[in-house]
Amino acid sequence: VFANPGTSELALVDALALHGPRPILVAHELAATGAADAQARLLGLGAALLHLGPGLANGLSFVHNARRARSPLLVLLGEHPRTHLTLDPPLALRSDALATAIDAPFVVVDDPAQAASQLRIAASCAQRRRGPVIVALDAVAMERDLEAPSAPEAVLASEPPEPPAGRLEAAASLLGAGEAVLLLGGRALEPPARRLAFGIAAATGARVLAETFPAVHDYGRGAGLIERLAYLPELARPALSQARALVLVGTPWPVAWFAHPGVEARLWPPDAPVLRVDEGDVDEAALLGRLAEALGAPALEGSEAEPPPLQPEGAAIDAAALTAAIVRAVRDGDVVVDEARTSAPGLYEALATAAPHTYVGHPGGAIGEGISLGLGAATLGRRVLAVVADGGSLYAPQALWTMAREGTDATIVILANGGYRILEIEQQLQGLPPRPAMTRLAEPAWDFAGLARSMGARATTAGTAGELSATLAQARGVSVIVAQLES
Ligand SMILES: Cc1ncc(C[n+]2csc(CCOP(=O)(O)OP(=O)(O)O)c2C)c(N)n1
Ligand SMILES: [Mg+2]
Repeated sequence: VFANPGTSELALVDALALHGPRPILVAHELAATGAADAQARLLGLGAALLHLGPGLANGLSFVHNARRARSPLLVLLGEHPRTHLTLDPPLALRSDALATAIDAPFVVVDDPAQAASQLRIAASCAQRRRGPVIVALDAVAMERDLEAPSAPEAVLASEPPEPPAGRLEAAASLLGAGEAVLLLGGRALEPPARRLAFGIAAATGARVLAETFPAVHDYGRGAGLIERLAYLPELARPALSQARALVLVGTPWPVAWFAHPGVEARLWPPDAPVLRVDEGDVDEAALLGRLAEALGAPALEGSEAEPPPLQPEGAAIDAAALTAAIVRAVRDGDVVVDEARTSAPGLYEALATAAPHTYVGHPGGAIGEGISLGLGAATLGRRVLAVVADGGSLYAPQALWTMAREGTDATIVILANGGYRILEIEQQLQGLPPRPAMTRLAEPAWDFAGLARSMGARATTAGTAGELSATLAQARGVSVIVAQLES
């Protein structure tokens, strides 16, 4: 349980310290919610403990990311009892309204005898909904002693729902008619599911694409390459323009992230039907299997490619050099966190040629979660390679401190392009003049290495392709590598 507690959580901290799961201290709520999001993705459940409404407010944007990543996440708060709230004490804040704002169930636990069973039910609710559940524990009630702890109760388990048969048939018929796009997300991107998709593509001529920001899946050599749908609508629209139909498994329909006057936000051709096959907690991989069966399509291995070529040692660190070095730095069994943003646009595709690993991406769009995601993965005992853009790295760098005191094995590459490059690209696309004062993280420049060292991490700076590869190879413990890119 990643915790940033206050007075109203001290009894809970004590209970966790005594009975587990072990509480792990973080120095900002975003580090707690991001780390818990990673464990939710990797383990099937993650938990954070935050201080009342203000603590939840501080950590909320990564709870939003967890919702977009479909992460089963428990966010626990020690909350004032109703009687105390009527006095309007200083920290009173409508935590239930924050839960509503991100569409998360809000559970109130005010009887310690019921706490264990209610928490178990909240956990299975998070797992079945595949999303965050906010649990407010009455701080005064939690301070009471229990005569006897409540007996553990079995949690109601139910089978995952079946998709309506009509929808599977409709999907098979859209794919069978040819020239369809099969857009995959969630568990449909796991390697065995990919092989089913390759078989469907071979049988129907469908084009297989991956959602823009996958949340988590096993990856690397042997998984098979699937191109991602690009983030920029200008690039994504052409990829879908020839589609006669769109069949979606494990991902919502593809829309532009932002609206602009007079611009169609739906990225697919207006006359192409769109069908999402899965619903709720359906196992997307099993669903693809049934779709493949309906089409008589056997599973097929994907195509394999060579890793992108290493650049000359003295070369500047551009997208090609960065991608080549990162792909080679992946070790068997790593968790690779990708928040690289503009500096390595082809990284996802290139990672299909890396050593087998677990890929963790960034679906929610609230930036800066990469280091916290790395913390969550690293405290599971996994080696982590996190690639994070410099602007985003400043949102919750505190996660490095917890990584260091937990003795984790994590390499964090900070992509120092000196600013918010994506916003400069968007300014250009919108015909707006450059406003460097609002997009450059300069004057003074940030001392990323100094910041990392102040939290107990090792830190080095790499200015060439050769230095980047060498520092990646030497990294051990918590190592931050500041990759100096062209700005
Ligand atoms: C919580 C949050 N605040 C602000 C933004 C807007 N935003 C999107 S990208 C970005 C900056 C990205 O800079 P960096 O992380 O360095 O990546 P680069 O574009 O340079 O590759 C900002 C501020 C956001 N998406 N989420
Ligand atoms: Mg940047």
